[in-house]
Amino acid sequence: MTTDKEKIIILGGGGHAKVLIEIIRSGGIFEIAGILDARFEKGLKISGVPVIGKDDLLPGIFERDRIINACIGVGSTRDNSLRRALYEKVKQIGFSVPSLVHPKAVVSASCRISEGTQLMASSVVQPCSFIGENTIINTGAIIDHDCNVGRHVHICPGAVLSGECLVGEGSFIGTGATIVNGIKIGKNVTIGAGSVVVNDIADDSVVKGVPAR
Ligand code: JB2
Repeated sequence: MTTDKEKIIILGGGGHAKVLIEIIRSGGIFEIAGILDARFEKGLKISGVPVIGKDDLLPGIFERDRIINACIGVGSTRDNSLRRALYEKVKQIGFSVPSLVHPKAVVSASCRISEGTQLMASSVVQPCSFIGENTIINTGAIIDHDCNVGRHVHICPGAVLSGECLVGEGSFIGTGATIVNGIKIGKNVTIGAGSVVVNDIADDSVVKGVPAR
């Protein structure tokens, strides 16, 4: 059956990819052409999507197959550098990386969502907030009003940013962490799961606990 939907390729076939496959399907805009992941045999199906090979296929997929959309289906646990590298790789080839928003995410009309951002089910982005490229706002995470979240950031499930917070690029806010109003978190910071952050955090810090230290 041919469809007039645009095709999209997914890099990675693990848990994060399964979540994204559901979001893509619910949006009804893209037809998933396949998964690239060296871990799996070609032809294996993941959530009904065939593994078609490894990342070395990307140039041909773009040039020959004319598939121009890519999805970074690799998630992150603390370190976002692989996601950043994959995003930069596909952008360098020429791919678009659509932002993917679950239909049950709550996204204010006055917030700005950048290319490649992924908003999972029950996530909330409130008025006047900005979300940078290739950033994950994971399941049930809350970004309150007037926040600025940089690119290649991962806001893990259930984490909460109160109003007017800033998160620098590459940072990782662990599951269920709470950031109180107006806090500035630097670049490449790791906040441990369940932490409560009540002071600004410098670049490259790793903090955890209540209050986070
Ligand atoms: O360079 C790569 C690459 N590196 C790892 N290119 C491609 N195309 N795929 C790559 N992968 C693949 O990503 C691995 O072979 C593996 O199959 C997949 C990662 O799957 P995993 O199940 O290990 O984690 P995940 O990235 O899907 O999800 C993590 O992050 C999420 C946000 C987990 O920690 C999840 O629990 C979490 N929710």
